[in-house]
Amino acid sequence: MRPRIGVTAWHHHDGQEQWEFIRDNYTRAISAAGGLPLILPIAAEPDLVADLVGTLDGLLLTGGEDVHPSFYGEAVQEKCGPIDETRDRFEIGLTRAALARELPVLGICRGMQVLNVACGGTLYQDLAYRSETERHHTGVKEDRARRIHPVRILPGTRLREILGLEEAAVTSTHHQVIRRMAPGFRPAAQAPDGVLEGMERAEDPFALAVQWHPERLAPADAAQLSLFRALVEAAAKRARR
Ligand SMILES: [Mn+2]
Repeated sequence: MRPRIGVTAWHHHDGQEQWEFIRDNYTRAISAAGGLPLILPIAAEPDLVADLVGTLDGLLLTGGEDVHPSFYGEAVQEKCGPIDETRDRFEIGLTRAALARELPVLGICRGMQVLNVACGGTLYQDLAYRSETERHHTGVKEDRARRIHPVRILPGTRLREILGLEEAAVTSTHHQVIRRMAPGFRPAAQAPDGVLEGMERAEDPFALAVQWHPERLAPADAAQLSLFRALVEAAAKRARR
């Protein structure tokens, strides 16, 4: 049996009914890496969170809206983007439950921000609130797979070991960034303007996140696919315990 990787979903309301959905490049990347992707419902009930985590070997936190600033002790500022508090509450609970059960977690874009907030870190609600930022992180709407800026992969990190690269050109479609990194994590990648583009826990369980979108690059870029392989391999190890 392939390791079972939970993949978080988005809400969409069409005016009549609410949907749960996700772009298929996430689930395809998990399949290509040898995992079994399982799209998760946005379950508001805490007992469902525990049961869901109990069925998984690993967790992929996907991109999406901004995390409500109340989850890191702030009021909403002017430049904060769209928020889905139900999804936030679910994903923060899910992340904490997964890590408590020592499941490996990979966070992507919003997923990195969710992981950071779930573990006690904070965010800048918009790049404009971080004075040193060059505004080249929000990307191009028509071509979300475009490589927008380079990142330096820091030496001595898991991320460097996984990617096998000192530098990579990456996508960038985010307008929020990590402010204070959660305790227990270390920086793993940085943009030229110092924006944190990757973070990881030094210790097990595997908890690693990137601010870019490896799922958009993985079909044509083996190094980016290896991020999903690392998650699936860690999940396989967890499943054997
Ligand atoms: Mn960026």
